[in-house]
Amino acid sequence: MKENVLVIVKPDGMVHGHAGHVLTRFEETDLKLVGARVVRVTHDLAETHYQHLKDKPFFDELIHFLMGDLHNHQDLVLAYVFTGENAVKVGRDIAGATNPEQADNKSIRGSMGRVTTKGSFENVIHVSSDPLEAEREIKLWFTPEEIAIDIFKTTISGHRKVWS
Ligand code: DAT
Ligand code: MG
Repeated sequence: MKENVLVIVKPDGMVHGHAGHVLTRFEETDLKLVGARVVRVTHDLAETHYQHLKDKPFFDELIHFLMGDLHNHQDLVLAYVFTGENAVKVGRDIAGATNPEQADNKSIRGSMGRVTTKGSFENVIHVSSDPLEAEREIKLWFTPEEIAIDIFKTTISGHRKVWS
């Protein structure tokens, strides 16, 4: 099934210079790049992005990690959207398991990620977990104008296109 997926090169991936490699790995698939932007991660954006983990003990640290507070205040991340057959599964296979120590050695997380001595996962990239979550996330990180093709319904508000 044709799907969309949001990928984010997280602050650890950015400071270690992995953004280009991550993009290359996705370009080697049949997925199509339809949007990309460098985003400054605010507290609000990080909290809304990870809202499903609000009750986890590692939530606060996760928010600060995504804001770059653990990586030299690298609060700029690369976010992009790929579209194509089984985009979520294809993307999550490239990423590898959530815990870098359990991820396949050849995956992005298995080869470039690490678990800190405090036990937090520095796992280089975010990849949406399912198509519905991908839609929510893409609409959070991108405006309709920033996606090159119409992947979701939009409406006009004033002079601007907005997600329906
Ligand atoms: P994924 O990023 O593989 O979709 P997730 O959505 O369950 O995983 O969690 C989001 C992020 O939270 C994950 O990339 C790293 C962090 N995380 C998840 N489980 C964790 C755990 N048990 N300990 C520390 N960090 C964790
Ligand atoms: Mg997830």
